[in-house]
Amino acid sequence: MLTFMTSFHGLVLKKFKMFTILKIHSFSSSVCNHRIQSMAASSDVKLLGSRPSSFVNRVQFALNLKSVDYEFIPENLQAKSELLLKSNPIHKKIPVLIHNDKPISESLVIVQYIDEAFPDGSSILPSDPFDRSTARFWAAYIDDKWYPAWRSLADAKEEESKTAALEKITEGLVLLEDVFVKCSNGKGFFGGDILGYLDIVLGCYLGWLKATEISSNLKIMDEAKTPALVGWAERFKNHEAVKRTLPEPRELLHLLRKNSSEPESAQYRSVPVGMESEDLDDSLIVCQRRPSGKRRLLRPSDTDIYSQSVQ
Ligand SMILES: N[C@@H](CCC(=O)N[C@@H](CS)C(=O)NCC(=O)O)C(=O)O
Repeated sequence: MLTFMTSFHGLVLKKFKMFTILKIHSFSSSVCNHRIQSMAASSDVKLLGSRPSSFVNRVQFALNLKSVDYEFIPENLQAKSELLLKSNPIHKKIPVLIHNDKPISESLVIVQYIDEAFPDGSSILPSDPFDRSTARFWAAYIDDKWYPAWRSLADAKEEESKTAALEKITEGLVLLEDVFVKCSNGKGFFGGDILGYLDIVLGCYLGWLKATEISSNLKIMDEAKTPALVGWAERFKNHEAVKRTLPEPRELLHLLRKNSSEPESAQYRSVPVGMESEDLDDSLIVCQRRPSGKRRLLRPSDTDIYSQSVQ
């Protein structure tokens, strides 16, 4: 599956069949100032991160939701800055939020901190204590159980272990589908009408999930098995607080390829029928398997997609 494993998080995305460990390196070379109207204009907020990191994206979604103005400081994980080592000496990982010179680490902790430190606007965690504890329980499930299952897919070499890993991932998604149905109460998000904590916790993985599906030619989030989650994912990706922050699958595929040990000539991929051409990396030659057994060649950079049978 994951033909690769995502290195977005501690990471390690492995590419195609044999993946090499990939350290996420900073996506942008310069420090970006996010000029979002601030509710806490007097406070000084910095985020140490890297654009492709799902954990960093979580924090960005929360800051966007709260309209907090912040400075994004790109971190190169292959040469960690003094500021990162000093700010997060225990884990030495991103994200780190520095608020008025005080560092806060661990994305789930940071998101909860943002919710409390910037109380204006709607809250990210549910206000009811039971609902809040439920959201925290499932957030821990997503990071401690579901995400490792996804990572194990990347490590799987044999078909049998890939199938077992995919089953675990699907089992987890089916469980989360049920959680979504109960928490959302017929509304669009885990948080109801408003995008909230569990939306951020699961939604941060969507870019890499799609990149994984493309790269590994597997359907992980399947409408037939988790229809409510598939609908939720579309709403999440198009939300104002998310759409300019969640990395596009094509950016992530590009990263994977750059860090792959595979030779350039291997830019040939078979993708599931139904995959959107916009989700595909421009430089890949891609084909889709047809029910007839023939494959359809797709060049995602062409607006005029053409078909041709190969082999
Ligand atoms: N549990 C942490 C995970 C953070 C994490 O794994 N960050 C990765 C980048 S996505 C990292 O900094 N890796 C550097 C390293 O492992 O040395 C969180 O939620 O913040």
